[in-house]
Amino acid sequence: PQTIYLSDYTPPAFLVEEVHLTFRLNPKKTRVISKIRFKPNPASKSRDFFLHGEGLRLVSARVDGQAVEPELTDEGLTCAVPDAPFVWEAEVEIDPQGNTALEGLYMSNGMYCTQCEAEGFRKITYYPDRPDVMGVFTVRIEGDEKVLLSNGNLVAKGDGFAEWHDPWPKPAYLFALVAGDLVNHPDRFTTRSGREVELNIWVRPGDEGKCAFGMEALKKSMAWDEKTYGREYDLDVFNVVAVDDFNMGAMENKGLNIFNSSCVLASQETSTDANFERIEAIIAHEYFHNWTGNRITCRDWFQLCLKEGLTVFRDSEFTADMRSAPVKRISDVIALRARQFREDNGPLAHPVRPESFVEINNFYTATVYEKGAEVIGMLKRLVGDAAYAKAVDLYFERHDGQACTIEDWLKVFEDATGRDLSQFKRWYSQAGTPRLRVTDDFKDGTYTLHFEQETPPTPGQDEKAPQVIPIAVGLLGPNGDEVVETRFLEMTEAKQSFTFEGLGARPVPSILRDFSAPVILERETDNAERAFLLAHDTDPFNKWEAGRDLARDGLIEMIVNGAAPDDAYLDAALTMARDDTLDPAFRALALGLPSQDELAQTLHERGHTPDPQAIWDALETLRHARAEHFQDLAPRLYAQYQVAKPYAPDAEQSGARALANAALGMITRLDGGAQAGRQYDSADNMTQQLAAFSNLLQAGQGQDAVTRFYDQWKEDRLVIDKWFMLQIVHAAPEDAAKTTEALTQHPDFTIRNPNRFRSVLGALAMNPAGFHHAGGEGYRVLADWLIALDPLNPQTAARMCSAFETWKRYDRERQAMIADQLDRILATKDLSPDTTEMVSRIRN
Ligand code: HT7
Ligand code: ZN
Repeated sequence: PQTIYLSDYTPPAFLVEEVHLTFRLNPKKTRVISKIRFKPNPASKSRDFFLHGEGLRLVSARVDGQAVEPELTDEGLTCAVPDAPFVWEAEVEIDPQGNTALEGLYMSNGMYCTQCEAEGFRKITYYPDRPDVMGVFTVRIEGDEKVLLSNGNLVAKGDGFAEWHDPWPKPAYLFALVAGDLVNHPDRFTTRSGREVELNIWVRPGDEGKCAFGMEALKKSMAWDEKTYGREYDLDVFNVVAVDDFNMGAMENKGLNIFNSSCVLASQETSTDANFERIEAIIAHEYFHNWTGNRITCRDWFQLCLKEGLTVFRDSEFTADMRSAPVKRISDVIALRARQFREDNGPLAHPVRPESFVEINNFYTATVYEKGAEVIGMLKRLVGDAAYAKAVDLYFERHDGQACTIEDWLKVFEDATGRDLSQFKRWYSQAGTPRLRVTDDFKDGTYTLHFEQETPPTPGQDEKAPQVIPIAVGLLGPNGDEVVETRFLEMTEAKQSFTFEGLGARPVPSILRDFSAPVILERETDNAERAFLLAHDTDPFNKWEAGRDLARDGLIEMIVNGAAPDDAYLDAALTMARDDTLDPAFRALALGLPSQDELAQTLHERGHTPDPQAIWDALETLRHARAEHFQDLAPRLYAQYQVAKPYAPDAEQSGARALANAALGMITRLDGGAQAGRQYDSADNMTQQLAAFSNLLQAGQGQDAVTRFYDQWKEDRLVIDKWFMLQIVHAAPEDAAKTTEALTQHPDFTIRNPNRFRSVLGALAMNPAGFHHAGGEGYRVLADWLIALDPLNPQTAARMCSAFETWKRYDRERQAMIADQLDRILATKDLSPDTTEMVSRIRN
């Protein structure tokens, strides 16, 4: 496999003006007839005509009507063409049914669908499949299916055909086609300028009842983007399609978003509150791409964060507005640390804008997406809300219809604000999570904070230069009152101090409020100060963080020194949980304990070798001690936060259920599952049923529920995914690998559906004590299945290799066992470039 470098970018030799495609659908032999008007690109010196194409059978080709015989390779074709505008025509044959990789045109449950990002269009026809080539597409679909969809507006429809025209020039990765016997959930939206837009969610018959929530989310997203960013929808129709077999969450194809059915279908009975929130966010994310990604796209795939970081940032703002901003921020930071900090700290670390890749699909990462969004958040903090709005307006005005770079993005901020962002740009080029060490002193009413920043080496980057870090700080007086409100300190040096004058007493600092930068804060502090911040901090994020730090350090003491559960934590948690002035959702989050993986990472950073079993034991012991400490409060909270109103997946009800279910977790530890059993029997929604099911599994009382749950839901594939996953996630460490293996033999397991595969093999990696259980069975089971999946679906196989990315944290025996499995994967005959790249990076 060949490595591609950002520094090698050259503009395309030819540009596309117009594209006409005709699809004659057939499961095994679909014909794709293309007619493309090309013109030489004045910005390129080259006149070499190259079209990407993979796995295509070329039937015929013509240039300006004359038959030609292009030179074919595994990657595409070259052909002699005029140094002037010309028309390329080709007919190719493809096999959608044989396409198990789910890239290009494939079939899912008898329906045709496409996935072209990043480089899937080349599996449909010969084309310059790169995002800086944008064309206006007209698509004719011929087939017997009831519903024939493509991008843009419907221009003609008849017996056995439909024709679509998309007036907005777009790169090929945004092309989409869907054909099937689908049913729709229709609605309408009137844009602020009065355009009437037809909205449809298309699903398999039987799923119609699960579309209403997604539709409401779509309309809210459309209204929000108008109000917040001044962005209006630009076609007469917006179609969303639910597909069962899909490699990721959803895809923002112009006017025809395609969704993994798990990310759009929802009902009270089958979806949890968390599912509803995620669906709302993903619908918004894909919709927001219409401007940040589609109207303004990426020049090349190195610029992926240009659309993804910005769109994740926009969908977080949306969720914060629709629900609770502090709860969203805390949840985002939990996810960032779990996924992105983990990535940044291991062999897969890469910059937000990577400089090289073998397979771009391997770079749809937490770093590009989530750290990419954090970088936008920092930029907004640094320039302020008004300047951010001005710069983004300028971005839309200046670059609409273009394929852009991070340089273009930063330049609009420089032009709108007069700031020099050259140092800020390091956030895009330097990998790794900066460590921010803090000390302080107080003298004669002046309080000084001293900061030192350092970013550890990452693969290919030994030295790091100082970054611009916006640090939000507030100061609390000894009685808990805020004596200095939130102030933004802008750190630009490796070492820098900031002073606060006129203070009557030494304050308690609240540093990095709202998690103002994606860094690791290192400060020596004590439990008393943390308990003080948990009680008094006005910043919800730092209030939560104080409790989290208390819990984490107590657990580390238990793991390393065999300490007993920390009373300071137990008392502070109890005080916080009984404070009815606090949002229940916040309290539920604050009762969450650090994950096994976060503890393993912290131990490793502090110079210890994590023992997965010891981590699991400590968490179990603490959970039990906490249940005893909450013996009186937990039943009270459980009763107080039962929701009496009809079910709604809104922030208020979800928060109440989350707190009641946190209490249920404590009750179960003392009653062995009696209350959970009652909740299971009476649940009228999936949040309650699943919480009860999880508790029963954890308490070792789940066997009956496993059977009942399956019998109740065996016809619902998305619920059965949950059934598979929970049995593995809650398996005792010594049972996890064998439970996984047993479930791979279940008649409902299939390697061909990525959701099902992830709900079984992905779940094993989500049970760290089980995955890393001594003996290495977990490693072997996962490796066996990745090897089996790779030839069918390399994209999903490669992504799931990241389960091994933390292997160097562990002891010699575990490292050796993992290395054996990685080597076994690498030695597999015909291993895909995707998996080869991932495993080689992890192994090195
Ligand atoms: N832009 C999309 C990313 C994507 C994808 C989606 C589904 C299947 C394969 C895919 N490859 C890349 C999704 C998004 O970020 O919105
Ligand atoms: Zn996206």
